[in-house]
Amino acid sequence: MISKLEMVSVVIPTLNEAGNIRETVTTIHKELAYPKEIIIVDGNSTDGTQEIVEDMGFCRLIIEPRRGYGLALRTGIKNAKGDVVVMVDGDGTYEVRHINLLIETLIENNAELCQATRMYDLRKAMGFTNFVANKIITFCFDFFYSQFLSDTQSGFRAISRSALEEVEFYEDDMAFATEMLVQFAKKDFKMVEVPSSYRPRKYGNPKMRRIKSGIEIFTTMVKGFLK
Ligand SMILES: Nc1nc2c(ncn2[C@@H]2O[C@H](COP(=O)(O)OP(=O)(O)O)[C@@H](O)[C@H]2O)c(=O)[nH]1
Ligand SMILES: [Mg+2]
Repeated sequence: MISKLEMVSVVIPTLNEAGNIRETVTTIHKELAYPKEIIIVDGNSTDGTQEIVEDMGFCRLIIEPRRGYGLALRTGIKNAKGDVVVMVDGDGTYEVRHINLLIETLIENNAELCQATRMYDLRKAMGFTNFVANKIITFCFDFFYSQFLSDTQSGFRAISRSALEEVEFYEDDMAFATEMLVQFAKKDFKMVEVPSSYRPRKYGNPKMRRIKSGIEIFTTMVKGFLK
């Protein structure tokens, strides 16, 4: 639950997002209706991402040379000072203009996490294989952890800082998103969703390796259930 909201920390992991990061960050900078800090956690990009971030001038740039989406977010979250932490990708795929809606919904519902669900967007920019895999993972997660979420792989979330302080994360890569939901479900933290949209990347390629990530996500769900 959010008892005070003095600042929102936005944490964005980037690995070679030179073509996408400026638009993502400037939109957040313009739209976000709360005092804010924008933290970019860059994995030593070689395409000029860091220079673009420095040029914009209003972001905190953290270099995390170790590989992994989860590691980058964990490093960013550890450095975040806000009462609400928003995590979102730097690849321009999420509708970052919905950032205030996520935060308002989080507060109105007295929830610990509010995430953007892409499952009501019929354009299905995530592709058929990812869509089906997401459905299977989400069904298993909801079943085993008694939840009603529709998009467990959403990377656009507003989270209360107090909740983050009560859990410890270990996943280094894409399974981090699932690990967060598992840990929160086990703590009985309230989690809600808002419909949002998703679009294909304009530039660059996804770093996710599907089979490796799928195995890690399932292992994370099972481990959480057995522990
Ligand atoms: N710092 C850092 N960022 C990463 C790493 N891997 C992915 N990212 C970023 O995390 C976000 C999600 O990655 P992406 O490849 O789009 O995964 P997908 O959306 O699941 O296909 C993007 O902003 C990436 O630039 C990494 O190893 N280090
Ligand atoms: Mg992406």
